[in-house]
Amino acid sequence: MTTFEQVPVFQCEFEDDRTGLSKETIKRALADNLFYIQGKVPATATPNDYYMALAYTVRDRMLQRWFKTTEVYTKKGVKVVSYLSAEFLLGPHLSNNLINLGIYDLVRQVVEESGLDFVQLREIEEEPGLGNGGLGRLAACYMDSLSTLEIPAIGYGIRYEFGIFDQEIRDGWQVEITDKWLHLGNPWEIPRLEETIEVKFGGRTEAYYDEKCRYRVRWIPDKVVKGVPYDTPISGYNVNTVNTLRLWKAEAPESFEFQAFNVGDYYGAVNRKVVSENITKVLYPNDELMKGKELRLEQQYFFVSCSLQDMIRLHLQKGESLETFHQSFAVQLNDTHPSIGVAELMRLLVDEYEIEWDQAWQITQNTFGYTNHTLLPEALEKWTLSLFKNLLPRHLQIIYEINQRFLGQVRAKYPNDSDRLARLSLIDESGEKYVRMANLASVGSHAINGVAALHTELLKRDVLGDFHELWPEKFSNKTNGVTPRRWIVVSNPLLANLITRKIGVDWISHLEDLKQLEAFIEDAEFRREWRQTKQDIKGYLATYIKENHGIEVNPESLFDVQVKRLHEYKRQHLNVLHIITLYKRIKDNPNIEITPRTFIFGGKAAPGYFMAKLIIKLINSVGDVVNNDPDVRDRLKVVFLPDYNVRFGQRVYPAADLSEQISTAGKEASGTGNMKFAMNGALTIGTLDGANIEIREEVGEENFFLFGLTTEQVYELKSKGYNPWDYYHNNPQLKQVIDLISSGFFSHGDTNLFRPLVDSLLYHDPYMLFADYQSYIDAQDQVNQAYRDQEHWTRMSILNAARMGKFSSDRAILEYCQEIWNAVPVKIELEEYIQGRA
Ligand code: F55
Repeated sequence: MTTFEQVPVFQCEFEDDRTGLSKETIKRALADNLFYIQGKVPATATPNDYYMALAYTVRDRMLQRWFKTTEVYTKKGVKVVSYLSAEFLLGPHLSNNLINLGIYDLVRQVVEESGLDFVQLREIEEEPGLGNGGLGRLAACYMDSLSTLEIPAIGYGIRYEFGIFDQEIRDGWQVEITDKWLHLGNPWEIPRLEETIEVKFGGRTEAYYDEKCRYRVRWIPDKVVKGVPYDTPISGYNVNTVNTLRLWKAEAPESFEFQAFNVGDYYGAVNRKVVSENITKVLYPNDELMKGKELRLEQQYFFVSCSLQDMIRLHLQKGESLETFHQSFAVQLNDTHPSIGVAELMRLLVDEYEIEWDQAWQITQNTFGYTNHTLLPEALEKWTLSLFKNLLPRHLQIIYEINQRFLGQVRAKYPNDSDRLARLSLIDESGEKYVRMANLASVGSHAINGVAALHTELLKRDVLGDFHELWPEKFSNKTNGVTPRRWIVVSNPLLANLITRKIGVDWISHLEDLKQLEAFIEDAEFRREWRQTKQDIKGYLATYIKENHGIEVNPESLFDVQVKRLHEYKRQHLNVLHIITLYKRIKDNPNIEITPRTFIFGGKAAPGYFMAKLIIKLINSVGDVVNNDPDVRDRLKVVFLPDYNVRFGQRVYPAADLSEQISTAGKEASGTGNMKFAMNGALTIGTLDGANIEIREEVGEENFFLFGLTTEQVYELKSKGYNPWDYYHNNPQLKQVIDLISSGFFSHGDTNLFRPLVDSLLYHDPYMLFADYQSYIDAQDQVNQAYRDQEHWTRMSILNAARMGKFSSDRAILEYCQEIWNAVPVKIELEEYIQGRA
């Protein structure tokens, strides 16, 4: 193995056109990339060709830094954070990289001076939708912060050929369309074919005694798949650090094809190839629901095995022995999706590198940290033993061994407590037998964390209560955060400029600095500018909605926004009950004074989630009636914007006046949209759930519209017997609203369409909409009152943004570094000749 020291230094000045940041150089680079990479001249170039040339021009400017970053990490032997996630919901790269490199305005100018439309080119980029929602987007924010904080890090995941589906709305219903994000090529990634890794599946195990008469096990798989790494550079803001996101693509190994071909089984060979490559074809579109699909476990094992083998290779390259693996890598499990990594690292250490079990176990526990993102029982991952055994026979044995030793410890500490043993066991034996992945992750990690204060408390009390009793010191809270680069600077340049004019630019990497805005709260001119900025942005959104969806919305009205995945616990239908309540008020009294509102919804439903899809239909059906009723006189508008994604998030958060964060208390682990809204000056109407609680603490209770039961009250009411029927009968307003839906008023007289939804509410209401209904309506009435006093509203809006410093992902990542990963920043200095061009 060659090390860097042995390789002759390739001393050359790099081509100016590939690194330089002057206007002239970038202009030349654009033309150069158009010709030499896209193979086009202006006469034949399409807008996509120009976009590609532009993207390559930007990527070229990251390559020096990227290479230097990797080189420094290797040479210095620093500890690297390895973020394992089945999802990275990155969103478009172009603007983000331009901002982080500090060349947004310059490049925009160059593009425009070349006679091109910068915005048009920017919009051509297909966003990599390699995630479902909050969990995947969190991973992307964390990658941004890791680079910005100059922390050595690598993100490992799956290069899905088809990401989260595109959503269309037809006749009010969601229709799923394949997301072909790679169809025109991806200029941001570089395949590293030479670093391909092999992953085994299936087959059987065999015991044997090695030459030293030690008992060993070998795994004889029946399938081998190649993992090809595709690397994407992740730039930090205003620093030279460019970390790597390494996503694995599955391919069939050639040797397998040839074997089959030789015996004449051509079809079988091709079929095996197709089956292997299926592993990374498509992202499973379910969030918060565990479905025991074999291919999903294959995906998880595939990317985790590739990643751990890759880390071991890098570690051994440093000349270190595996005993110190945990000093080279801190591996974070983003939920249980990569938790098979615990068994895989044990297998690699024990079976392949012949390390003794106890030592291997030490290394493994010291290596992993586990982040939990949900308390919902239906979302907890578990796999039947039969499925597990077929796919990963050796891992099942290893899990049994881990379990036996672990339960031995538990028995010693809590003798004669078989119930506790049954709850802690890695195997659920209450009915059909399952492997419990949260238990595997908890046992195999030295640190376990929740994603908001309340969530961590509930985790410690309920879902992982027994583990907390056993190892309280393993648990900690790491409240989520989001990156202000993408969620303010890229998405809301008008606000970013206004803030910068007042307090300078440091807030972009030190979000706590936003506090300084409070000093201007009495400055009427500043308040006017703040209000005007929000107004302008609302105007842009209104134009966008008109041009793209043909719906006229009034930019003067209150923009009331709920964008997130569709789920009953998130209670988009509670929002609808409020809309119908307002509509009823108008119908009963057409001249009533009401605060004009535009209700904006966006979000995808899991394709198999009937109730969530019915809620989308309900929103659209109510919209059809309300938007077309002359009595309403445009005072209310309801729009469901299809295909909510990162790009649309960037448009909508800055334009919101009101952020709807209305989940049943105790159900939303954290939420991160809540943070993006408030940072952009929206006020929140919300329950005491997830990070809402901490947002309210920070912004002040007088600047937050609170409603609903607390988690304790939800439990209490449930345990003494919750009866939604009573609320329906005792609240005439609620009854009218529900009856209107049942009557077919919003469904052209069809009384069956929404029956499943109404019946679920009347007879079960698992998420307690009826219990929270009146409190929600009252809070919404306070919102209306508050919005009428624009001066006061503006003050609250400024205070919300000014007090959001805590919710930067930089703060969250610093906490992970200090309390879990033991990782420190490493400055990347560029050679003078490169720096000179920066
Ligand atoms: C995706 C796949 C599966 Cl199998 C299960 C869950 C998901 C998923 O997308 N979960 C998710 O987004 N969870 C969310 O994580 C956020 C980040 O921590 C939280 O803010 C949010 O509360 C939580 O629901």
